[in-house]
Amino acid sequence: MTATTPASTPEQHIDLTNQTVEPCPLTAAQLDVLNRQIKQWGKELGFAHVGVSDVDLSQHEASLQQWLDNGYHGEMNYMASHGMMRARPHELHPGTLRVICARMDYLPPEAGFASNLTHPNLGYISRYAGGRDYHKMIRQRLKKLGDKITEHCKTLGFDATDFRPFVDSAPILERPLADKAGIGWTGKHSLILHPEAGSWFFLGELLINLPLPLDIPIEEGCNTCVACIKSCPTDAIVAPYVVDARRCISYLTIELQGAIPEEFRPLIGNRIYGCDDCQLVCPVNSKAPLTAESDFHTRQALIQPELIDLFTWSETFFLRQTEGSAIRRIGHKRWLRNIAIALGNAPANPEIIAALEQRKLSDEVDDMVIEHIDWAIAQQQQKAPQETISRKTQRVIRAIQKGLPRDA
Ligand code: B12
Ligand code: SF4
Ligand code: SF4
Repeated sequence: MTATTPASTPEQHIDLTNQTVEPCPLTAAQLDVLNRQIKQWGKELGFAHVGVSDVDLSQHEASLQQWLDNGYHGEMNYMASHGMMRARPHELHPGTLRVICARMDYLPPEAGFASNLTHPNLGYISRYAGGRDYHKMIRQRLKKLGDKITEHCKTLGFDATDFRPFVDSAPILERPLADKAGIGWTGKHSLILHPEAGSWFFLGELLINLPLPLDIPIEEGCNTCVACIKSCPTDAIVAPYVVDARRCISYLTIELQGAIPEEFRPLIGNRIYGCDDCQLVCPVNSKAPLTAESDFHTRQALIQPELIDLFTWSETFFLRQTEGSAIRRIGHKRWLRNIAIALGNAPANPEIIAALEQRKLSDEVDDMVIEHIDWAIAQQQQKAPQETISRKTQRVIRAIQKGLPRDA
């Protein structure tokens, strides 16, 4: 899908970052061959797509600053703490001339999106999180890619290759980089998506000091569609390409440490870890490939799990079940907080009230969890017996059944 620009010769190489960098002795032809090799090695390492971008994200600095000024990062202070380094990979890792961007698909087989959302007594876990935590795995593979490049360059007489792998947690704007590297276009939900691959993938980057040929961004393909904006349960996509994280269920259930604001609780439904709705209604995802990594397959205990069962997990059991998974990071208390909300949103049921009351008596809850349990009990008590899922979610379910029949 992507084309590449010809490599500049070392003499011609224009450094947009005003860095003093060692001149790279590799010729344009050698860099071209290396570029093709990198794509091949990337595939062998399990990356579905690898592209190369430069380090110039200056056009994104103003919108990043605006996002932070609006407070859209909420409690994610790390988003504000690195200044504009997020948009300046060469400041994060001096000497960087290119960013090798990689995509790894995570959509598990038998995703069961619609059947999960249809049953409000089941917990919905975002499909990126049902298997092994991706951070370490992708970083290790990127490191291997960097080692291969280093070895290759050594055979050409250049032994000053310098690289650094990043996945997610680094202060770097991964999506604009992936956009520039031709991995996909920026959707109105702000995620990167590709016409053949959809958006069910992680991104990772290798910052490197080689003037590799650049890939060309692919054409934007959202056109007049606004399905993601209209379907977001909490109206978190406040404008095309802009997500107010404070409203996003992913932030509320994963990043937020304390109480979840009451206004959002009924809208969260049965989503107990993350949210996929903006991707579920996206027509581009109809062709998305399944993951090639068995590590990303959903663990048995997390396939269509009953909320009441999950709510009884002790801290020890929770830690055992979530070993090596991203879910472990939120800890047992926030796990209980999220499930309490989903139980409050479930159809009226005396068994649920009993489970909530029982949990309050355990020594594993603190004031924050108890407040959520009390909210859930009140919701249960004031609900008509057949009240269930919101109209918006019903629309999402219909969209999944129609647009993603394999994953419904
Ligand atoms: C903070 C964060 C979040 C926050 C905030 C999300 C957000 N939209 O910013 C929360 C917790 C809400 C979140 C949620 C999710 N996240 Co997240 N998250 C990140 C993280 C760490 C930083 C993102 C960031 O810098 N945001 C700040 C904003 C300002 O930057 P930005 O959205 O990239 O914005 C740029 C563009 O929108 C662009 N822009 C602005 N206007 C315009 C206009 C046009 C026309 C264009 C083309 C561009 C454009 O300029 C902006 C820069 O200022 C990245 C990893 C990373 N280091 O990049 C992962 C990451 C973005 N998340 C990811 C995922 C998978 C998710 C979830 C799907 C998880 C889930 N299922 O629950 C959801 C999706 C929610 C959503 N619709 O975004 C993946 C995305 C992969 C992909 N295919 O794009 C990433 C890249 C992690 C990874 N390494 O794979 N996430
Ligand atoms: S992940 Fe869910 S809450 Fe967040 S923007 Fe997408 S649809 Fe909205
Ligand atoms: S749902 Fe529509 S607007 Fe949103 S990302 Fe997909 S194609 Fe673009």
